[in-house]
Amino acid sequence: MDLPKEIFLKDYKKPDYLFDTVDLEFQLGDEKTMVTSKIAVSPGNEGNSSPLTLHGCDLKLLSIKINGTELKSDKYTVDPRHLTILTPPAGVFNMEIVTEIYPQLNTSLEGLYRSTGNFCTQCEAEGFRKITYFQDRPDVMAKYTCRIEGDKTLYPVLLSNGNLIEQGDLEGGKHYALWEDPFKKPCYLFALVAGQLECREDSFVTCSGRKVTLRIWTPAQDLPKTSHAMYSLKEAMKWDEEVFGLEYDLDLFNIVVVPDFNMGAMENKSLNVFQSRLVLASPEAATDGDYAAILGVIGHEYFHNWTGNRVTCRDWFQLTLKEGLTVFRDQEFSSDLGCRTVKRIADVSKLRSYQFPQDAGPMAHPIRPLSYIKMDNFYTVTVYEKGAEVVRMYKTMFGASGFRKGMDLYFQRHDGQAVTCEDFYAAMCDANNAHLPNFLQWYSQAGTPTVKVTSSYDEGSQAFSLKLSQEVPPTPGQPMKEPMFIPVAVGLVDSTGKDMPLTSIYSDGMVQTLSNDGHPIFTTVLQFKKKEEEFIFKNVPERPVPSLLRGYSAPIRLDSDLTESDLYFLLANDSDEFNRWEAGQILARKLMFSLVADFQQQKTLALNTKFVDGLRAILQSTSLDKEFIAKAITLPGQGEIMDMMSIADPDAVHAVRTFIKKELAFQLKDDLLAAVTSNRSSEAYAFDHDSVARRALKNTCLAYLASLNEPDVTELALNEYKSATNMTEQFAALAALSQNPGQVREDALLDFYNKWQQDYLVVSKWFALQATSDIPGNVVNVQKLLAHPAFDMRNPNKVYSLIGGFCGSPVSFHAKDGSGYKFLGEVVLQLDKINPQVASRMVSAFSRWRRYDETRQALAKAQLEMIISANGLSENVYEIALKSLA
Ligand code: 0A1
Ligand code: ZN
Repeated sequence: MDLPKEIFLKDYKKPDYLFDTVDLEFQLGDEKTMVTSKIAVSPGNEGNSSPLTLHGCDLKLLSIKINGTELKSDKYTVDPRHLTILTPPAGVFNMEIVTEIYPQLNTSLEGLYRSTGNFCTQCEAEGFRKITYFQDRPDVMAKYTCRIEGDKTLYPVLLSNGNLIEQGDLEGGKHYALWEDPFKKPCYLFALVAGQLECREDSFVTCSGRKVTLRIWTPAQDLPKTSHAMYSLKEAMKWDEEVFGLEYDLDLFNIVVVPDFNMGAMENKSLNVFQSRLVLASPEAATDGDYAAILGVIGHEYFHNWTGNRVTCRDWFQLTLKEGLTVFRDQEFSSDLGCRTVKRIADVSKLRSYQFPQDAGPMAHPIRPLSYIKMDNFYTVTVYEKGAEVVRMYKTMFGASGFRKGMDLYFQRHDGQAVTCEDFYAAMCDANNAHLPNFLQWYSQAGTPTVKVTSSYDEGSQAFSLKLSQEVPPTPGQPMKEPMFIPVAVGLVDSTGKDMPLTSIYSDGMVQTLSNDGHPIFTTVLQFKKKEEEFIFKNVPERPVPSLLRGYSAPIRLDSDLTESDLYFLLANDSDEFNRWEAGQILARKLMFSLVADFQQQKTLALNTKFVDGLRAILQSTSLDKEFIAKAITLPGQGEIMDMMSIADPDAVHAVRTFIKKELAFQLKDDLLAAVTSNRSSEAYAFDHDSVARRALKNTCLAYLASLNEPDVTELALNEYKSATNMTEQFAALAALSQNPGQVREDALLDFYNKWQQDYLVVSKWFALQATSDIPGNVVNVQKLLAHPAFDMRNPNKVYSLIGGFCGSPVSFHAKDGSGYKFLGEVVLQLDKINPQVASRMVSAFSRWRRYDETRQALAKAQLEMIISANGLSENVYEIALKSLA
């Protein structure tokens, strides 16, 4: 392969040419598809006469015309990645390019490809160049039409962006459709779908009274499973109007479901494409988790219509501009429709389990990366989830109404433009007459900051002081860091467990009076923006317990001097529910670390009674939300703990977590049993918060009980499995049963497969459950499953379930004999030939190899070296392997 080229943000230059209109014509065929692209070109800057370079990949060029005249071959050059028109005419001109492509051979699922016979496109980030030669970059925005021609029987449905303006029959059993999108867009938002699909149709009347037709397209047999997705879409449309005043801007909105898709879904203008898992649901076959994911992702893609499509990114480095903001919006949407605290806990757990490790490893990058080899590799938890936390900090600083003002100004200034993260920052600050010193560092510095807090109380002066210091760790290419602006939300809890009113605070040589229009306030946001700062609360009548970083107000690691008894006190009393959960997690982490040390020194493990009592109190609470209880009694994940160790020890962490689980189950058995029996379903399945919360609590308790591996609990889990009337409970019972190796496990897994073998989404869950299992020797099982007739390496969802699931399970993947690493190494090379994007996501599992002991390091490194030296490796996998080895 050519030496892959690294692209840098600092090298950004405006495009030399603008494309005003793009008229595309597709002649779809089984063997080949012909694409004609007619573009109205104008110079990007006055007097421009530079060559016009277009991107292209895997294309067969048939012809080029400029202003109607065929271009002679000495007037252009073609290489495997570009087509360059050497001397384009001055001023405005028309260009027509005809290419031939072979979608049926395209297994990369990027560009135009086939999924179960239907045609489908995926153009973000740089897939449009696999359809035709183009300036494939987001700051080239044009108005598009798209004419699709194809066999009427094979492809009865022909869809593209915008409005259908013409359709009709043609000779030879063919038909055509002509679509026009009135909004300017970058080519990554272009979409085409053609094939045998049926739709569920509904409508939504917007706030200005326009009726929008909504259609969800799937193969006919799946139509009944689209009702929750349709509900989610209508809720999202309503929410965006109510919360942000954002109305949908066309009369038609289409969603298409495809089984083969690299990512979750894609926000193409008015023609969103989704992988099946994120649309199709029925109570029998989908879990509460699936229902929640559908709500969130349908919302996410819909919200992109404004944050991403109407206002887009100037270049791919700005990806977080649309993704961080849109994740933040979907998080808020799900919070408003469900339970805010529980959603916040789930989002923060995800950040800690996946983003923190990335930010501390060789792939660490700022939310706005400084360079990339393959942009596909930067659709990361950092750009998405940490990016959403950065957006959340604006809301924390400016409040809901200030945030809304900032959003309004952002759209007022930038509708129809391709812009940068600075533009968003400027809109937020200008709308609020504010300046946030050092805030922009969040866009350019990688690494999770650690904030140390020490507190002291002076009875004489009734002053309570918090001294804060921050440390941003070095990351690849960034050895030195600057201080960042960190909003720290704080409340002070008195000895009775109540929040103290906060009256005034002293910092930076100034006293600030705290009140909210004459009302007392109980939480204040400290603006911590230097390496070290002290904040002194005045008029504090007794020593309080500070509740720090309420609601997780910044994406940092907090290292406070709170004592264990302070934490137990907060667990029982904090008015900020997030921090109640957090106090429990900090206690659990401390406990796990001390037991890991005991395990490593071969000491007997023992659980302290205070911890058991703390969890018992939570479990017995009748006032707390049941889903909150489920979260509060769940231990931090193994990955989260390993990430915090100087040398990650998967065996010790696994042994300790298993020990605590079992011990808790043993000591809390009666309460757990009571929670299972009193939270059984009595009514038909409903996806409302109370029902979800009840099932969450029941399932969490069942999992604890099953860890005991005693006959009575096995019997209980079997009964729950057999009597379940929905997938949430059926699958949780299966998971409970499959914790312990043996015949019961084998029988249950086989029974489940036999029941569900016709439903590929359920079969994917079945793969994932086995892949993530901790049972001894699981590498061999997973290897066998690769050969299972239901497994298909070309389907990303199955790969993510089986191989991705396996890599996420510390015990088997990190098996000390290296068998897990060897398995992944082989699979990555196989996958890379089929689908580089998917292969590169899998190879990322190796990236943290330096975190382990020497034996594991050597074994993992050997696999990375084997991969990087393989012939014909994709740039995607190359970049991850290279950076991991650096
Ligand atoms: N923009 C989509 C996700 C997406 C990104 C890249 C893709 O191909 C490389 C596909 C989809 C979203 O945020 O939902
Ligand atoms: Zn997105």
